[in-house]
Amino acid sequence: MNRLLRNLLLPALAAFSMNAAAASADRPNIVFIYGDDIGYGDFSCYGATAVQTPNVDRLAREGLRFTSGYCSSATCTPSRYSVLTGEYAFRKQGTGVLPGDAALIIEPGRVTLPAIFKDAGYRTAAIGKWHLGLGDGQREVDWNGDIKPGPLEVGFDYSFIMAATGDRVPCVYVENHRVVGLVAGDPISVSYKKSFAGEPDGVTDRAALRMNWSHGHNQAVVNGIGRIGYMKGGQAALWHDEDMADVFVKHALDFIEREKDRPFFLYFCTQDIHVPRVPNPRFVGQTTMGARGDAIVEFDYCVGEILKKLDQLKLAGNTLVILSSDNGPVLDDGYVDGANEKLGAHKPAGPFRGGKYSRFEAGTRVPFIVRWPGKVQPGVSEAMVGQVDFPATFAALTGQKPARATMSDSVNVLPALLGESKTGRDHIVEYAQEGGVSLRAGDWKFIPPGLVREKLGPWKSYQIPEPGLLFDLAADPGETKDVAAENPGKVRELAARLEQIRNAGNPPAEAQPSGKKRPGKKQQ
Ligand code: NG6
Ligand code: CA
Repeated sequence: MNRLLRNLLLPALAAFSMNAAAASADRPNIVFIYGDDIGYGDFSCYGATAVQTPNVDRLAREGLRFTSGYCSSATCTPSRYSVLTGEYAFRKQGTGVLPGDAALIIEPGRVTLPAIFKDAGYRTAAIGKWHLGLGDGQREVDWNGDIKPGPLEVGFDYSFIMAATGDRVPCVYVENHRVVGLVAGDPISVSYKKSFAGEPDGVTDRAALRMNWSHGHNQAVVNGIGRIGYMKGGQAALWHDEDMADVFVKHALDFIEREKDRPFFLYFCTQDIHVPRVPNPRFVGQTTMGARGDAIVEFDYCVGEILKKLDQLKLAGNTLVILSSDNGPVLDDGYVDGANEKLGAHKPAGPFRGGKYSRFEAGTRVPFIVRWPGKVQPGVSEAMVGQVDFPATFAALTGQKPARATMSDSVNVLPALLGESKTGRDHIVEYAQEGGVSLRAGDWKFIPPGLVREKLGPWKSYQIPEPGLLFDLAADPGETKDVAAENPGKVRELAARLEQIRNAGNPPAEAQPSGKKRPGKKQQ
């Protein structure tokens, strides 16, 4: 074979054989099921009794349930940014909760979680909520033309998404580069600045809404629900809120079916249980908690459908499933849907303080379950693991060493994820747009001065004074007793460490070796 032929043919053949090979022990399929606003206490396997989640519980029973699993932020966009890039979102301007017409915040060409999988020969798909922006920011997105860059430009082979959130326009699905179901003669216009003449809005048409708003959500009215932002046109393309779970699940199942013979990575992001909570009628009334509880049941159904499909195709043994949430729980997040009134004794945040938007634990400590039959011993793990660790961890799983420059906060926690080690990270930064960062290091939790949010909506925000709050999570997981005054040295140490992480970046770290002794509680 001459050199030219060899140079051309061999890589092509290698790529072909890699792609054609089915999932294997070093390249299992990966399904990441990413819930929205689901709290630590919202599943029955995490202690809920007012709602039953048999499918999530099955995952937990057959897998490893983490008690210190973290998203990286107390809201959606920054958490998702970290999952896909391996970088803490507080490092980058413009990663806060995005409007539906925002530009893509991940630079095409950057090392991303899906790109890592792609390099290992996986087929990759993003299905469901995106909320990381679309378009290049140079010009406004044309919702009637090609919408890019987006998921396909940052490592996904296929995408079927909503641009932002269920409560933000445009209320349409985008498949790859195109809005689905758009018909000629009814183009879509979107604006977050001005309303469109003649269109209903949530203020003047409030009485006609089928779900009243409590704050915000009073601009465009789509399907009788007030939204954030204005839109016009695209009538045939509008989603139906009560069908969204089924639509996303169907596309997820189709993707699994299509790719069953080669390794795949499915990034499956449900719209549940974010507002507006509009579960399908068949789930309405399944709990006594109203729409929020019923949306949890709908989420659990989606999980069940995916597990069933893996079983049917005999892929379960070759598939690592991870389930988690993008931030902690919230009750009234802008609509009058009974979430507060019907809560009863249910504790969405479990034993933790705060919730969505908060630097207290419940903002970022979320359900976190890993199942890989035959590889991950079922049980409960106290290892500290973060979603920001996915890029480094899955690079390790697939035998790769991608350039670390832009994923500097991602730690390889593979041994912890597989249950081979009892310890994962030794610290994690928790972040809320309001107030900024806090730090958990071992069992210590330090919240520097600044704003912090309390409660699950309506909230109470207040200033934490100097020198900040310190909690001993081992003795006090609910962050009820500030021990900063008794431990001034610890406060100084953690403040300095946080400052160093903040300023210098977080040097790549490996997870702690298994069995490492935890730091003594009162050491300073
Ligand atoms: C807030 C919205 C809230 C929710 C949140 C983003 C108002 C008053 N509140 O601004 O309803 O959409 O943004 O949630 O508009 S997240 O889970 O996507 O981060
Ligand atoms: Ca969220």
